[in-house]
Amino acid sequence: MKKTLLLPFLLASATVVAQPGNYDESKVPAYTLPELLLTSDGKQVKTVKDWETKRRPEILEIFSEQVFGQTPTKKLPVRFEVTDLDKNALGGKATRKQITAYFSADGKHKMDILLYLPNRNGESATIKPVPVFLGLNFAGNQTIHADPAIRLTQSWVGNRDDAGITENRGSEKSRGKMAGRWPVEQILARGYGVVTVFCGDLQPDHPDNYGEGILPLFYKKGQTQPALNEMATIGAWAWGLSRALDYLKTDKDVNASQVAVIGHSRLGKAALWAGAQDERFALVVSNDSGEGGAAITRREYGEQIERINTSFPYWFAGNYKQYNNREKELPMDFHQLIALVAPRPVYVASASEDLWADPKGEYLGAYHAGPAYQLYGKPTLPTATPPAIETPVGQKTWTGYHMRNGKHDIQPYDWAQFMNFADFHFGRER
Ligand code: GTR
Repeated sequence: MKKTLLLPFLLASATVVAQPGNYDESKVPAYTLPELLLTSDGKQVKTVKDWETKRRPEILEIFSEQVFGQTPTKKLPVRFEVTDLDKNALGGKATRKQITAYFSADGKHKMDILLYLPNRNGESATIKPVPVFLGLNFAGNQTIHADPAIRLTQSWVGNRDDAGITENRGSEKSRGKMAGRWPVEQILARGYGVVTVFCGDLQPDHPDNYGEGILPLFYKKGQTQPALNEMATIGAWAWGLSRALDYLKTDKDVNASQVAVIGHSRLGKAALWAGAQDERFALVVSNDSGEGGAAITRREYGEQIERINTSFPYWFAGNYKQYNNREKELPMDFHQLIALVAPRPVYVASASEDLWADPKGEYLGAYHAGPAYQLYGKPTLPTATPPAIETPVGQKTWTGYHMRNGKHDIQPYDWAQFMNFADFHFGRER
C-alpha cells in the first residue's frame, strides 16, 4: 500500500490559489466543436432512432476508447450484506442502512454503501420508496456526517487536513469532517435519501494504484495494469456507482427509478461518466467537474489535458495522453459526454471562483448538449451566455445550470438547486 502521496492533494487544495494556466478569456483559441449530430460517415442525425442506434453508440465508443477507457463487460458475482439498519437514526429523522458489497469471494474487494432515508411524521422510511441522490465521497463514509454509527472506512485514504485524515486511515477524528459537503438533514427534509460510497473503496486515489482496488479483478492472466483503452481510476469509480445502483434496485425503500447520480470535481467526472453509460440513472448532477467533466476542453482555459494527465496520470485511460496539448485533435468534446445522458435530465453547477474548472466552459458543455435533447422534444438551456452568479437557469428544462458564488466546493446552496431540479423531474413540486 502506498503510504503517502502529497501531490494530488496539494493540487486539490490549491484550486483556491490560482494554478498556472490560461485565465484570460481573450486567449481562448477560436475552435470548432466536433458535431454532436453528425455521424462518422457524415450523415445528419435527425431522429431519436438515428441518435440511439447510430450516433449515441459512436460517441460512447469514443469516450470509452479515448478518454475513460472501456468498462469491462464481465459481470462479477457481487454479494450484498446488510450490516446495519437503524430506523431511528439522526434523532428519528432518518432510517440508516449500511451495506457491504463484496466483489470477490475472498472478501478483499468490497465497498461500504451508506444510506440515509427520510423518516416522516414519526414513521420510518420503510413506508414508501423514496428518490435518492447517490454520490461517491472523497475520504470515507464517516466524513460525511458526525453520526458515530457510520462505519470507518477500512481502505487507504489520501491524507487531508480538511477531512481529518492522517496516516492514510479513516479514524474517529475524521467523523463528520466533510459534512459541509453533505447536508444530510437538509436533503432528508426535502424527502430525498442520501446514498454514498467512499471512492477509495473502489480504486485508491493515488498513482501506481493499478495493482490495487477493483481493476485487477478484470485483468487477464499476467496483466498488471489496464491496457491503453481500458478503464483506469475514474472508470473504476463510475463502475462502482453502477454497482451501488444494483444494490438500490434491490432495496424496496428506494424508488430505483428515481436515483440521481451526483459528484463533485473528480467525482463529478465519475458521476457524468457513470450517468452517460448507465441509463438506469434517472438524473445526473455534475458539480465543478471541470476538465475531463462538463467543461469544453477546446477552450484551453484553466486546467488542460496535459496538466490533468500529468498530475493524475492514473485517472483516465492511457489513450487520453495522446491528446496532451492536442485538444483540437480530439474526436469529441465534453458537451458530447453530457449529451450521452439524453433524454434523462442533467444538471451542471459551477462556482464563480473555481476558474481552474472553467465555469464558462462547464456552462457551454451543458448548452451544447442541447441538440441531443431537442431530438426528444425536450427544452434545454436557451442561450450560449452563462447566467449571472446565483441565478439558476434551465431549472424547468432538461439541462439545468447555476454558478454559485465562491470557491471550488459543493455546498448547501448547490444541493438546494439540485433538489429543485429533481423535484421538477420527479414530479415532486408542491
Ligand atoms: C484538482 C484537479 C481537478 C479536480 C480537483 C478535485 O486538483 O486538477 O481536475 O478534479 O482536483 O477533484 O477537487
